[in-house]
Amino acid sequence: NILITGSLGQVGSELIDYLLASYGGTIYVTDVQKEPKIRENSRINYEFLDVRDREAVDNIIRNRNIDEVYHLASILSATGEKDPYLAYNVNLTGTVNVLNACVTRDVKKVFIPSTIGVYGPEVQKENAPIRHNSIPTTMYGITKFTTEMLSQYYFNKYNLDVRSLRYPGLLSYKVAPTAGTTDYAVDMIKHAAQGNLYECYLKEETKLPMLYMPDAMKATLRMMTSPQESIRIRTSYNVMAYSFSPKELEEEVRKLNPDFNVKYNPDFRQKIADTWPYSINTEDAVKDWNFKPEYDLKATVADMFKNFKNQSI
Ligand code: VAH
Repeated sequence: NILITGSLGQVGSELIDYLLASYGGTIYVTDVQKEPKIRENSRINYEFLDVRDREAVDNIIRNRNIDEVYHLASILSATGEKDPYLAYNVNLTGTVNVLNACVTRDVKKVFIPSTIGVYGPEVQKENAPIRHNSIPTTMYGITKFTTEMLSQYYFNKYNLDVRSLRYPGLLSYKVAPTAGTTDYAVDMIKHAAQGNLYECYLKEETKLPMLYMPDAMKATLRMMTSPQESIRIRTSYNVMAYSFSPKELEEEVRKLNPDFNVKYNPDFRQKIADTWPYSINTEDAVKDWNFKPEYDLKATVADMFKNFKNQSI
């Protein structure tokens, strides 16, 4: 059986469908809401799980015979700067609880996403290499940087098959991201599809790496189903499809809504974005498990715009 933590977030809500389609067993989806709306499916079971609770994590993995874990529960960059202590506890204590329980209960495979937030301000901005010495300066980055080291540690010490992708900003229209720094991109496309004005909290020239959700999900499953020996990197693989600034995105969406306008009003998230690279080197993912995103920026924006427009009808 599969366990997903943080399953109600932007990634979890979409991953459930991809796993249902590719996997025959039961999926235990967990999060910290008491009674969320989860669609009916005999192979999906929802349970409350706060990953900071070591005993609860161990119990669910043992009692539900879990053999694969997708550990998505995490506090993202913007929320992490508002409440660094919470980010530390969820992202690090929570992750160690999951890793320990996986070793004790003989879990076969674990996925723990990482992020471009693991880079710090000293990084080479274009095509940032997978191995780097640029220490992150946000609490989110610090916890994820440490998580990458913990993943590698549990693999080396306990032979636990932990795998990871460094997600860039993920673009999607199903569940809105609300806690990160790259979220403006989703919001801008949504506003363009449903109105004529958007107020952007990043400066117009702030370039960041991005990826469309279907490509992120396919990459995740492709890496997770690759043979053990092809996964040479146990910290985390870089993945991204394209890189753009808010201004470049604005120009792309204006092709679909010529009346659309953006007002730039940077807030505290600008400081976070300034520490991240513009683009990251993905050649290891290509070489080791054939990473191949299909959507370019134009196709992504067209698909999201259409779906956001339908949502407003
Ligand atoms: C954030 N979307 O903005 C996340 C991410 C690319 C960074 O991990 O916090």
